[in-house]
Amino acid sequence: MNPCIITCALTGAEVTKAMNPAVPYTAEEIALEAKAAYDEGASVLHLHVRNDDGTPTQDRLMFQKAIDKIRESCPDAIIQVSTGGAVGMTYEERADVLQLQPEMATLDCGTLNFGFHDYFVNTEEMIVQFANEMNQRGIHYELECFEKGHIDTVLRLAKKGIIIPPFHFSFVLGVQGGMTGEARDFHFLRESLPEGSTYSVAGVGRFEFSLAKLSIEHGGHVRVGLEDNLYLEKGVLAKSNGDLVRKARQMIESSGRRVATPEEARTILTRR
Ligand code: KMH
Ligand code: ZN
Repeated sequence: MNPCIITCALTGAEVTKAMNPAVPYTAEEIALEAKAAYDEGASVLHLHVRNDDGTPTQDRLMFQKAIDKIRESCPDAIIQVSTGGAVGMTYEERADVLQLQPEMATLDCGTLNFGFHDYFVNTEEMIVQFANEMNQRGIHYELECFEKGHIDTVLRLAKKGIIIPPFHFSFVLGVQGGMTGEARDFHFLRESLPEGSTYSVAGVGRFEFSLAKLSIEHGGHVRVGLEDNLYLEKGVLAKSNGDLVRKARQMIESSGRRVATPEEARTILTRR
């Protein structure tokens, strides 16, 4: 079977040190977590950045600082910056980081409720703007889909030549307000993808490892990390992103697949 890419979502925008002290905020903390994840087999690092007090920011200079630090110990990792940022941010704030010419960035493919009182806005107009900007800059996108309608949006925009191959999807499942991460959800999404696509799963909370298992079994890729899930197992907080990546790696290896190196991940993700 094909090698399995592990993406690690190091910090996100919503989780805090109060929930798990391992959640990194500063560039130095993020870089240490990146190294722990990389050493355990993560080849893609999904990156958000924070102000020192932990509040989320999309400030390009804060991204640059974190990227420079990460590069010191993870020279060949694929750094995938978030253009999702945090709920409430404008298109302009979220897109600022693209000026750094990252190798890869997320492209969020639809709007949804996000928790009890928030909503994560991605109008079709914004999706088109993000896609155009990334196409012009030659930035690879990860197509983040929180439910089936988001895949349909990608397919419609692909027909118009706005979203272009290679299509690498990420099913982000288990967000309160989005699609759940049951096996039937996974199969429905996987079967809805166009020929030649690759996909990864990001299960939020209790869905992290059950979805990872399904994806590993079906030739997909996996995302784990403190952004999505704070626990190594029920009631046991992860001590670092490295703990979560190690668990994913062990699952991959015991399935008979192996973990993709950064070079292999690049080949898989950029193949048209
Ligand atoms: N923080 C979420 C509102 C992404 O990284 O592109 C959006 C998010 C998606 O995390
Ligand atoms: Zn994210």
